[in-house]
Amino acid sequence: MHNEIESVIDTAARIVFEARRVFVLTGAGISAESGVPTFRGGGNTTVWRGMQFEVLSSKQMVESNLPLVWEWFDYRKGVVGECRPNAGHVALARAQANQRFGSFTLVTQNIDGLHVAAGSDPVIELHGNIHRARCSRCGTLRELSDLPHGGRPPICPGCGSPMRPDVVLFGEMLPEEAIRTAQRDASSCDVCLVVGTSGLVYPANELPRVARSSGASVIEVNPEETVLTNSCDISIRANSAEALPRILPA
Ligand code: BJW
Repeated sequence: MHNEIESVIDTAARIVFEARRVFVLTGAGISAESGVPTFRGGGNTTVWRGMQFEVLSSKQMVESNLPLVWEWFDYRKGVVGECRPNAGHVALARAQANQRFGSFTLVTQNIDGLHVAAGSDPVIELHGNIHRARCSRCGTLRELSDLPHGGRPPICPGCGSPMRPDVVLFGEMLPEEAIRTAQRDASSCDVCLVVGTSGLVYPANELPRVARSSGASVIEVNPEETVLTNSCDISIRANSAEALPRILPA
């Protein structure tokens, strides 16, 4: 079993080494080893105060109970604030900075900001960022750290309306440019790495199939089988902090 994983990692490393255009999609699993709970398959954010996260993190909840949504995200921000990037985030940041690739697109579903903290630039954040607020009326964006502390909901400095967390909740559209760029780069890559995602959430879960149908090799890094596994060429059954430093050039 051990030797089998070693040989799969070697094969993946060879494919990545020969690639010109790399596309990476990450999910909650890449931050698991930093201490950020995943949504599904363990972790402890699935239920909070007796409510499922799908109910809390929804368009309906932000419309019906914004103060509760802020409490939920302030709690989560407290957890994320204690976490630092792990070896998986760092390996991706180094590979992106490596000039050997013609392009290296990093797309994340995570809102924790750990890719940016690891030095990745640019990062396409499909589901927003927990450290930012957005005006519900005029769309003004602000880092939470730049707003007067504690006021909930924060008040928009532009128009005086209540602000909400700048995250994409169930039933909401993804930022248009982010998903458009992600789809474009997925359709023109040679290698697509799918790291730490259950692949259950649309439309991010379509990106690996877009890559594969355009001829890319798709490599999954996940300790568990997922709904995407059958559409991947290679599946590395390992934690990302262990596997990524071994398949990506520094
Ligand atoms: C490790 C590891 C280690 C562990 N190393 N790996 C019915 C059918 C199809 C679609 C829909 C439907 N009903 C509704 C929809 C659409 C809906 C959707 O997809 N729902 C499905 C769940 C059914 N999607 C939307 O609503 C999206 N918008 C949209 O579709 O707009 C169009 C539209 C709008 C209006 C009307 C009609 C159409 C928006 C989705 C936004 C999702 N947002 C969330 C919450 C963000 C805020 C918050 O944090 O609270 O984003 S949901 C949550 O799931 C979060 C994540 O980004 C996302 C994905 O989860 P992820 O990253 O895959 O994490 P997990 O926990 O699921 O998996 C972790 C994995 O890591 C596991 O596989 C582990 O094995 C692995 N792992 N340790 C590597 N060490």
